[in-house]
Amino acid sequence: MESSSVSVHRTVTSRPSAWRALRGYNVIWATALAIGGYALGHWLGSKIGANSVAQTSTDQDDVAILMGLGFATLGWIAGLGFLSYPLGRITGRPSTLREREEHGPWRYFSLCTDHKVVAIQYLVAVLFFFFVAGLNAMFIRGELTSDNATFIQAGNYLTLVGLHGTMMLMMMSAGVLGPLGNYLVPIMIGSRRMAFPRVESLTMWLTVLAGFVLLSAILLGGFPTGWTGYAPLADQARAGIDAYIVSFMLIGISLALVGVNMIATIITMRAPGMTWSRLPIFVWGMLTTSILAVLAAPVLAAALIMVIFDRAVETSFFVAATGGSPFLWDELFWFFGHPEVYILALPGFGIVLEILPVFARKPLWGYRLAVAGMFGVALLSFMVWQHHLFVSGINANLRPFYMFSTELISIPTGVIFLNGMGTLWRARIRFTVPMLFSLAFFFNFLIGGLSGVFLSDVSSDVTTHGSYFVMAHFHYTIMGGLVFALMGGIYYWLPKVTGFKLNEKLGKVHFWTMFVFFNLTFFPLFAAGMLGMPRRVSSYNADLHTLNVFVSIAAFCLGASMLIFLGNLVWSVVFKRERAEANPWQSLSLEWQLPSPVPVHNFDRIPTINSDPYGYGFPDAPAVADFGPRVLAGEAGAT
Ligand code: HEM
Ligand SMILES: [Cu+2]
Repeated sequence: MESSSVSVHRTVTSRPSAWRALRGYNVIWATALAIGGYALGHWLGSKIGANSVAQTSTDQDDVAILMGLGFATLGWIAGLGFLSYPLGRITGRPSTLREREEHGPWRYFSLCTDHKVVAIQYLVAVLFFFFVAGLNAMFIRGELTSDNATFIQAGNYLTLVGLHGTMMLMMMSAGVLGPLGNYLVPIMIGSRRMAFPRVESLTMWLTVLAGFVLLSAILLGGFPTGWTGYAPLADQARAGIDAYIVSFMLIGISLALVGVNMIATIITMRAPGMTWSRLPIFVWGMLTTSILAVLAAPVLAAALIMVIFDRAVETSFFVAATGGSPFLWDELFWFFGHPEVYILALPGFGIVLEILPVFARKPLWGYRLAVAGMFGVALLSFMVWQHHLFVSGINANLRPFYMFSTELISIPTGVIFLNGMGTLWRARIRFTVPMLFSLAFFFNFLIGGLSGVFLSDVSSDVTTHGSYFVMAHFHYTIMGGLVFALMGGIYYWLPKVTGFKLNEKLGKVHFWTMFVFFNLTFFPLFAAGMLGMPRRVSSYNADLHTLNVFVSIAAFCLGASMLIFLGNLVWSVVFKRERAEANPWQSLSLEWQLPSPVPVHNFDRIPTINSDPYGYGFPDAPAVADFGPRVLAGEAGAT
């Protein structure tokens, strides 16, 4: 299972001096080379594109900007040192893991092959961009306190909505896979690392770059398409859309690689005795999400390359005037876009089903059904994408099929719901912060799911499509579902990751404010949608003014609840630093049998797995794993 190059007793080399660290590959070099790369690419592009029709017929340099962003990406990757390993192998140097970097603070600013460091980098990056996108949401709600455009012009409003939505979706696509998946999957399956540690680091650094590239759209004049990049808007848009295209492409590539890495790890790196039927449900969630990512994300990347060609070299995939079709974009985009919705939902299921048994002190009810439910969702998610096109002029005879297939998805999701309810049935529940978030997940996701039925039904979709009803629906699933689950996961696993307790009282204040104001923000928006309030415009019927002011106030309070979360993180991890026990929740799962924080090599010896980690309530259940003669912490596997 494990390559012998990862030795059991690592020698701790002395920390590199700050000067040595500065000279090595790191984010400072990456930034410098990215800026240099942009300048070089832009210069080359303006030479190449100087005589092209695309260039001479408009006032902007798409070739130059796209080449600039391309070269910036290369510079970023080179500056972080991702090229030195493959180049080294080509010139015959032996393969190594870069253990030198696994010490000292600099490892957080460079290519590091420790999966736990990459996970923490991911968490910080995702949270940072999540807050940026959240700030955009506050501006949107600020503008919507008036029924006419006030402090944001109509064009800028579109850019703001696009930045908010695209950033949220880009970051949340690997928002669980990246931080929690990379951290927990190797530990949960009894491995010392991910299958491809360098690829793992690459995916994280591509995500960071993508976030900044998307923000550069502001400097390039914004983009008018929202997160869906529809043709022909995207073809006609000004240069800001180039930033959208490149950043979303980086995310597509990164997401596909995360998926490949995750699948390879779960299939090939499991410890002895970790049979498929003992795999923690969270790992199943990561596996099914990864399958979706591998199949869907390349379609997005490919479709975006086609847009690049349309804009830069005069092809006409999506340009009707020269023989292309804007509908082709709709099809390709939603062939990615609908599975993307489940890339956002499945990790949430994985988290809450993992947390529920621990605080219900009962085995996970219907483990096999839950796995089947996850695969059912994954499979069906590729058969429904045209429900986004019901009113776009698709062949009317196709509608019943897509309506039916969409409604079928409620069966596997319903199964997963039953798993949750069955686990809670007659349980003596401990209402800890992670448990509260998990319970809220079911409440919110239920509202999201039920409102989805109205959108999958063609006749009601005709009125609700493009309105705030859709807006409320998908915020209930993504924010009420995924983000609540992610918060639960953070409160649950952060003591393991950092070794420090999170303040429970502040956690509860965070939970209740977030839960109450989330619902006060988004529930009224179903009504706003029914009353005809359209998406993506800043002016609306004056009748809806009071409703919108109410929603905006709730949204500001929701934003403030995020500051409580941030405050808790900083207070608990930076200032208070109260040591967490190795297993504060008395969980049976493998990760909690290790010390907090987990040592670099995870396990002194690769454990042998004896059972699944859900044997709660059976006092004579066998230990979950055998850690060999040297037990790391606590009593391995005991309740
Ligand atoms: C404080 C929390 C949030 C608030 C107040 C909020 C508010 C909004 C509003 C008002 C819009 C629509 C603007 C319009 O169409 O005129 C919007 C769009 C959107 N939001 Fe949020 N949002 C929040 C959190 C999130 C989260 C957590 C996600 C996903 C992880 C998300 C994803 C999206 C997406 C994808 C769009 C669609 C953008 C588009 O139409 O292209 N939002 N949000
Ligand atoms: Cu869909």
